[in-house]
Amino acid sequence: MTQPVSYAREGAIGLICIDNPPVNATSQAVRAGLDAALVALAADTEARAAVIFCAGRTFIAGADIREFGKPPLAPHLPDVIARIEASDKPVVAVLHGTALGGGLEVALGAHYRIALPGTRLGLPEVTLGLMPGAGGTQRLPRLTGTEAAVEVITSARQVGAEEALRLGILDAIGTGSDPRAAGIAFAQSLLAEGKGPRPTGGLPPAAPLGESALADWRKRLSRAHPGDVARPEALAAVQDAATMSLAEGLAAERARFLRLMQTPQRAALVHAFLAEREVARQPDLEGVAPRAFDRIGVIGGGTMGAGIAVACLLAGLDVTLVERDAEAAAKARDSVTGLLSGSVKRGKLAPERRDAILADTFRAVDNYEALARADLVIEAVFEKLEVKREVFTRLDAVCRPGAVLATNTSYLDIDEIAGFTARPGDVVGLHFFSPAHVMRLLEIVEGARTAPEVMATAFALARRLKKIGVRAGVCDGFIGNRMLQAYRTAADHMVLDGASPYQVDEALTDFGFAMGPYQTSDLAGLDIGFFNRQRKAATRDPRERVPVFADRLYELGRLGRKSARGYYIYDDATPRGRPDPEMEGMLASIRADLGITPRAFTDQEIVARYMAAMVNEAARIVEEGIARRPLDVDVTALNGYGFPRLRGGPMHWADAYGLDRLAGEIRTYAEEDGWFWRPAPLLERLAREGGRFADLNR
Ligand code: HSC
Ligand code: NAD
Repeated sequence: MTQPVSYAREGAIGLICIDNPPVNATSQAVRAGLDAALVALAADTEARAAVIFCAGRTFIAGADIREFGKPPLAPHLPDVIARIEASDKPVVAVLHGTALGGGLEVALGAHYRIALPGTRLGLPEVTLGLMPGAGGTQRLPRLTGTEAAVEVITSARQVGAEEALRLGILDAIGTGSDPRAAGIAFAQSLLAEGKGPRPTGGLPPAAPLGESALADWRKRLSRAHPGDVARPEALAAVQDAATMSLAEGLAAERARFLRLMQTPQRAALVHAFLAEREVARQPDLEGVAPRAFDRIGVIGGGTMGAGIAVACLLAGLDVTLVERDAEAAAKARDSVTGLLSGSVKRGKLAPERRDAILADTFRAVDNYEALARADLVIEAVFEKLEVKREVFTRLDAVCRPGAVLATNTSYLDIDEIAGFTARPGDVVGLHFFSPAHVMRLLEIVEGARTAPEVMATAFALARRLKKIGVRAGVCDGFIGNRMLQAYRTAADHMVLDGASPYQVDEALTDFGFAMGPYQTSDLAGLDIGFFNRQRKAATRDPRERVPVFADRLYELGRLGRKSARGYYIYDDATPRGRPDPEMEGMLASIRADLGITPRAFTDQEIVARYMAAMVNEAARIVEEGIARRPLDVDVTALNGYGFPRLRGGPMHWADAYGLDRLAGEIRTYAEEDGWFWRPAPLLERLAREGGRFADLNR
């Protein structure tokens, strides 16, 4: 392999080039290469200034995440950066692409920084459960002041080049698209002006935050990121920069960084980051060319159809939406317009772009013939097999050969739907989540006969929509909803047995879920669960316990938020819901009717049972090949079901909890309900053998 760092010289300018695809991460070889290049620079008597720049799509995007959790190898990045800063020849860093984490820290160690237009800078370490560990918390505030440094580091946001210039992080924005040339020009101008080294660490420290500002930050961070340990640590480190010498501050930063490196949160967040990229890796689809998908058809303009149309429009695709009749088409157009205007209001879309989309690339119609030229059609009509049959029969008749025909069904059998056409190889499930233009998850459901090019096309569409595509197999609920049904059922059993829905929600949101199961029901509408139970009533096993209370609420017309009352009461005073004082009475009478003597549950038991049900079902999902690897389950739960990111996903959580312990608890639960609690064979086997789900990700 060629060396990832090279040293060369042009005239009086030493050129240090890093070339370590894909993102020039500072792996051990890069650190060693930088060290060697700095030695060469010092020894090169002809060089009077130096430029550090990167080949490829970006400046250094950070430390090498794949080295985390392994013993750190010398040279360490802070030491390499100290060597850059100590150079007696002025060093210029030229940024392009995304200069992030350890990459920006390298640049902060240089004496001058310029960026090509469009560069984005940031210190996103907190998203990985870390904080900047190579001087970022000490050098950034010396340039920007303490408050701005705290904001940049704890928000993890990417700062644009112009803003970075204003904040004092950059000295200039270069021109053109060649970092090497821009660097040489800037370094020559330094020499011409007689400017020498200007170490950031030698600048006077910024003023510290006052007591009340510091307390405000602590409060703000804990409210926005409950349970997160990295951000408070980063805040304290930036404050150190204002109260300690550089050497002390750097030592304290290193200690804090190493402490965070050992936390379960760091392991979980890095797992999530890598898993979200790994899901796209499908060895059997490598080299399979996706079909073109410029012209999209959407059938149905309800909640999902409108959201899917907007997701496609925002990605620059052409969309034809087909509704049942002209009136419904007009309504769908209004919904799409409303969603686009929402994007305008949130600053995500220029008003002119919205108008252009509505004029040129979107139309809502009531005739299927409009789909004759569509490349890919996504159906989002009512969740009834008969309606799906009607739609797919029509699509089969009007769509051109080779068009991809997708269904957004939540539960129905995709193979059966494919069978409504004479082209089952072209049919695939594209399971979006509500709101479809916001949620990042897209389950790509592979039918028994789905063609590889169709799968490749679905993954390409996910990428184009900036969504995370997860491959799933056909079963009731695919990966996500199947798991959801299991843990929802565990929650319902606890409510039947004596827990209050409010306690269940609180225990689970304290654990870190975005919402508890009953808050989620209220949001989605209690009709959904009711119809689902109806759908399955005919095949229900007599041993299955029915959540009678949920049916009762439905029958009372308490559908959740949309009827202002479900498990919670929603009114002007409490728009986000408050417990209903009548709930306990209703539950007590149902329990009495069923002959149940209620008992108390601790929050810990609520979480334990909920998680056990989730992981147990997930183990079956993996074992049956519905999910290809445990990490596909984790990515699904994290991006579609509000699973706490700090815990990495259900499978990652289970490995940390201990599979043996979990399997033992399930066996205990099975003593009271052997129908629901049947330990998954895969979980039993891993528990017995001391294995982990993570082993199956490789
Ligand atoms: C850090 O820097 C810690 C330092 O402060 C201190 C360290 C020193 C402490 C020492 C103490 C003794 N590493 O996302 P994409 C791969 S923490 C390795 O699909 P995009 C990625 O896995 C780090 N690999 O592309 C994928 O690989 P695949 C702070 C990395 O264009 C490929 O690159 N930095 C990697 O959508 C493409 O990635 C961050 O948190 C890394 N750092 O986005 C930045 N980064 O093709 C994390 C990416 O094999 N990265 N890869 O699947 C990102 O945010 C995005 O990847 C980019 C590109 C915006 C860079
Ligand atoms: P919805 O009731 O809001 O919308 C369905 C739309 O389809 C209606 O506007 C209706 O007029 C239209 N429609 C019905 N028959 C049609 C036909 N023959 N031709 C053209 N249009 C027709 O339903 P929804 O919530 O958007 O769900 C749609 C699908 O998406 C279902 O399969 C559902 O299971 C699935 N889904 C829903 C969600 C969710 O959270 N709502 C999430 C994922 C998947």
